[in-house]
Amino acid sequence: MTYDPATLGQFTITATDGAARRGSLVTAHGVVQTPIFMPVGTQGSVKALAPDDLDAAGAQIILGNTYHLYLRPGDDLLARKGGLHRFASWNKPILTDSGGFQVFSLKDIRKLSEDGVEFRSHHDGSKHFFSPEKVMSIQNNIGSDIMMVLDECVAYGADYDYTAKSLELTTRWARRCRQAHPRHKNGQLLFGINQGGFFKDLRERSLAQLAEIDFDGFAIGGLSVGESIPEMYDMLHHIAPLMPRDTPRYLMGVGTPLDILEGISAGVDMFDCVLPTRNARNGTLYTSQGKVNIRRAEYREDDSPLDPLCPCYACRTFSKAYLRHLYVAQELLSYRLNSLHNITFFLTLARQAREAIEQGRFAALKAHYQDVFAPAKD
Ligand code: PRF
Ligand code: ZN
Repeated sequence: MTYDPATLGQFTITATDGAARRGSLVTAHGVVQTPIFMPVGTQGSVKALAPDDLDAAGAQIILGNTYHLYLRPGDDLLARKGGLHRFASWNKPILTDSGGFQVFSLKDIRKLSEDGVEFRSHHDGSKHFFSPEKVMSIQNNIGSDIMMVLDECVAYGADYDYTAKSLELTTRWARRCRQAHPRHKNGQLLFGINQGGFFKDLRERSLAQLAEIDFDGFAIGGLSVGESIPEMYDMLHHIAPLMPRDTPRYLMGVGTPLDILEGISAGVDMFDCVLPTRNARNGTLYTSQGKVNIRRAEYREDDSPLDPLCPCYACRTFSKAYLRHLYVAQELLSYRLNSLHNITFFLTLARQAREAIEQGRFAALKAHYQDVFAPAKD
């Protein structure tokens, strides 16, 4: 890995359109063009796709999970193999989530304290402990380009007092992460995570505290946790414009094509979600005409491509009838072709957003997709 320490972490905004931003972020494994969607590779692989497929789809950066990689294959093994880039033969940027969110979704198998969080492995029930320092050390071993601080993602419906105490803990953990990982050590960037549930004053308090710490970027956590779409969009539009302007903004675990466009319109630069890959595996495919359930009988004899406007290998090569057959027969190729297509769709959407911002027509692009994915057309 060779990178220029002088430009590492630099975020440059080259165009704006309303609150939407067109930018680029320098990491140790290359420059990421924003806005960007990051395919999720929880265990060091984007399910059903090889690095060649991801390259073909236009992936610039993928996401890995500290929690999963720590449990298996183990971050000590990853360190011995030269880090995740080398182990997985992926030489472009990687962002790792801190494990906080994954541990907190385990619910009854965790114990929270000032020092960190105790949890049980979902594999064998063994006990483990994540402190802010520990998740920095694990992410150092993984060798990701962008690391996330340990945070508590507050459950939907948490009351004001719990949420207030929780965000203060998240801030103290964020400070400890920064102390454990001095700026740009190993060429690794570090992002803080905004929490505060669905209370605007708490979101602002969290942001004010985090902005005092020297992070390379800031994420919005704790959204898309069970709230309604209007609640999510309301908080998104409240908090995103208040985030530091000169560093990247990342909306964690979001979302649908329309959620991503909404995020971009609020000034968010980075997104990740399991939706395109998970939906691909259950036959829900995103196209320029809307969503397609490839299992439906109406496609049995359909010789047309899934999406004539899509440049992916599946759309260039096969008919809907064949993709339906592979799905119904539970053929393994179905997972690969469907995943390749959906990831291509999400990355194309991000590219179209970048071009639209440059040309001052982002609102029109968003309106177009609102029509394509209108609920009635599902
Ligand atoms: N925190 C972390 N990762 C996350 C979230 C969070 O709040 C979310 C919430 N949508 C997804 N992934 N660390
Ligand atoms: Zn396609």
